[in-house]
Amino acid sequence: MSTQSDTRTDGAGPTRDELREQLWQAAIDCDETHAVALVRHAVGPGTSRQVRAAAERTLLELIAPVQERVGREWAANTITVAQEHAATAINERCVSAVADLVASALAAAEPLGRVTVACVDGEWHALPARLVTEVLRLRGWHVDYLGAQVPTEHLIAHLHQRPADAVLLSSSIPSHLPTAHTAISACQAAGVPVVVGGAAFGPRGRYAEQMQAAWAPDAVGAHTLLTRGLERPTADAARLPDLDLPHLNDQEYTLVRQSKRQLVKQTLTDIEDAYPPMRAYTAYQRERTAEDLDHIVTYLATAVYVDDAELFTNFITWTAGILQARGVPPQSLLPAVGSLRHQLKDFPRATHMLTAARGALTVPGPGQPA
Ligand code: B12
Repeated sequence: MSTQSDTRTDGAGPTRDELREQLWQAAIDCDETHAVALVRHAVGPGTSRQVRAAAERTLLELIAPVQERVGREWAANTITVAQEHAATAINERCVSAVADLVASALAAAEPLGRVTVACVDGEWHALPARLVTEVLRLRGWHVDYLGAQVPTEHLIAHLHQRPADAVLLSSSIPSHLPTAHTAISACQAAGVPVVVGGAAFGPRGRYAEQMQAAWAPDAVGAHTLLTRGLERPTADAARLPDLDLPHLNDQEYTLVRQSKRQLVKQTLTDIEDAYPPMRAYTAYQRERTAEDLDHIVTYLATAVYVDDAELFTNFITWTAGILQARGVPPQSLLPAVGSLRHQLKDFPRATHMLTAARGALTVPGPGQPA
């Protein structure tokens, strides 16, 4: 597959970069008709093989980068939440248009095997899993696509009804890692190999390895793993999380998770004392602040679960970036981090993570005195 960004898709038409820009504009302008016309043009005519190759490029080199840009522009506060939703809906429609274009080319072929693709419970980011699904179909796999937030027990019931060579689990948000771990071991206990993917699993899938799952960076990587063949787990694959993650025996994860409500409540009180203007917050502002604190404690608990301070620091610096783009200084997070550190002083791993996050927030910006 060509990765040249300026490759022309036909003799005289727009370059791939130009097409990407046009698809971005159509998505942001809520122009679904134009967006679909663009992807149809990108796939173009040809033999069955050429159409499949062009369809894969359209999914991975046109639609996926536009969707990633949606995320970047939302984070930078240059598009609204409504535009982000509309653009995502249009990109989903574009993926369906590509699938429709190749449907007849795929119908006749004998599948390489059967796989199930699903998002872990709680995970709303279905588009990445959908992209993986369509690429695997293009490459000859029969795929049962179960979509967003699939409860683990229903995933397992599905596997009993419709046996699969593998389950492909997708997760974009690291806070779903404990749930993903449960789903991985449940699928393996049912005798089905698991391949995971998506941003939640960290750089080069570092958390997948901890959880004894195969990992691939994308659909093409998953195809390679599936083609090589995955070992079927035996019945003794059933296990409790602490077998993979022995640090869980210190109970810090369970205790932080269980006391989340109390931690959020106390942190709200503490930051109100540290920042008196908060006392004048409306009910709506207080609710949003409580929600942000809930996310902070959830990510802290997740970092404790996988025993990785970097996961929490990344989340805090990401939150700081989101706030900064909206005119709120990143240092406004410091009182919350301080309050949690005080409340969790008897938990060494959580304390270490909060200290590291505080360090990341107090790093002077470029040109600022140290
Ligand atoms: C669209 C979107 C949404 C939509 C999802 C709709 C849908 N139908 O998918 C909605 C509005 C629902 C949403 C909600 C939220 N979102 Co959102 N969302 C995005 C966005 C913009 C795009 C996701 C996407 O499709 N990416 C494009 C694909 C192509 O990239 P990808 O995910 O990396 O997938 C590729 C590979 O990772 C891999 N892959 C993926 N899965 C798998 C699985 C297997 C088995 C394999 C092998 C490979 C593989 O292949 C894919 C294709 O190449 C991202 C930003 C981004 N850059 O991704 C944010 C993003 C993921 N969201 C984010 C957040 C914070 C949220 C919310 C918490 C917001 C909120 N406060 O409510 C909620 C969480 C909801 C939940 N419980 O899951 C953050 C996460 C940050 C973090 N540190 O965790 C991001 C990164 C935005 C940002 N720029 O900061 N979101």
